[in-house]
This record gives sequence, structure tokens and C-alpha cells, in this order.
Amino acid sequence: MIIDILTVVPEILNSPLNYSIVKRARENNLVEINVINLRDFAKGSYRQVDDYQYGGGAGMVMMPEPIYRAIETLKQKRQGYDEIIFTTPDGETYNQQTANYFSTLDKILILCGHYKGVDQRVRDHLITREISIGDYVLSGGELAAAVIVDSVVRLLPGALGNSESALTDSFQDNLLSPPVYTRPAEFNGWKVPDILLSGNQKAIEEWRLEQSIERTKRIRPDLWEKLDLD
Ligand code: 6GU
Repeated sequence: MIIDILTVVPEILNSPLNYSIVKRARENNLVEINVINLRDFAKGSYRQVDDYQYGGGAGMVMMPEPIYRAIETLKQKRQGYDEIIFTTPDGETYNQQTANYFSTLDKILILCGHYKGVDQRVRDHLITREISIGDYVLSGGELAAAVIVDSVVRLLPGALGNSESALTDSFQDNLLSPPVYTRPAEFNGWKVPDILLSGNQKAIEEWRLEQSIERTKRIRPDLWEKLDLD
């Protein structure tokens, strides 16, 4: 898989994409991730990428020309993308389903939103998916892009070891994960539930499912209701 990320702040993306599972996936060539500076496609000595908005109002808007030039150049180089994603708080809310879908693709481009947003013509003509990572506002789309890349890369075949299986992640079945414990069996007088020490695998799986259901109902009633309808 190839993931290209277009941004005015490439520095933000370096560290989150160079550790742990994503780092290992890159080293094993499961994914190629390229962070591209949008300013490299801007003209003039100022390399301007944003401007005041028509109609007035606070905040700068990302200009269409540098984005168009960048996306067209990259499209040619890659012979097209499966999706061109724009990270923006007014996009559709990201979830595990969308992560699963993105992980099946060969080539994606992520344009990170910044300033007040991007010129609507970019969104109308160049972007295929607009993604928000939740109902709160970030200073830019870079951290959202890092979230998307991390959640996608860990799903690529071979990215996780056996001990990290994605199938048991929270959300993969719309249930939150059950609690987990490690040694010691008693710490500070706080005990690991007896059932987990029982050796009865069938009873343990039943207990884990009960715990998942209880947690989901209590913490995420919205997820639980969705599950009930399906
Ligand atoms: Cl994708 N971008 C920004 N700037 N803020 C966000 C977001 C994205 N998702 C949630 N908040």
C-alpha cells in the first residue's frame, strides 16, 4: 500500500509515523508512507498557500492552485489513487468500518486541512472522501491524518504479531474490549478475577463476552443500540 500525505506542516507527521507498529510495517515494506510539503508546489518567493476568503470573515483559506498542482503531479506519478481523502472537522465521522475499507486499498492520498479550510472547488473536484475524527476541533488535519494512517496500517496483513491480533480489538465487533490482567495475581491486595486463573477456557470466553457487553452498555450506549438493530 502507498499512502501519500500532503500538508503544510510535514514536521507534525514525522514522529507519530515512525514508531511501533507503523515503523515496523514501513521497514517490512507493507506500506510506503510519503509526507509531502504542499509549499513545494506553491509559486513566488513567498510560496503562498493560503489567502483571505471572499465575502469576508476571519481565517485564511487554502488556495486551490498549489493543491491542484500537487495532486495532479502526484496522481500522474502514482497513475491515480483509489481515494483522495481530505481531513476536516466537517467531514463524515471516521470509524473502524472506514479504517477497514481504507486498508483494502492500494494507493491513497490524504490532504491535511489547515487554516479556515480549503477552497470549496478543491473539495468539489479533487477530493473523494472528507473525514473528521470526532466532534471537536483540532488546529490542523495532520493529527487526524496520523490517526487514519495508524488505524489503517495496523490492519495490513503482517503488520501485527499474533499477540496483537486486530480481530480482538474494541470496535471490530462493535463491542468494547473486556478488561485484561497480567501478573502478579494479587497486587496491593487487588486481585485478578478468579475466573481468569481457573483454566476453564469456555467459562473465560463467556466471562469476557459478558464484560464486553456490560462495558459497552454502560460506556457506549450508542454502540449498543446500533448492535441491537443490526
Ligand atoms: Cl480531520 N481536522 C481538524 N482540524 N479538526 C478535527 C478533525 C479534522 N477531526 C476532528 N476535529
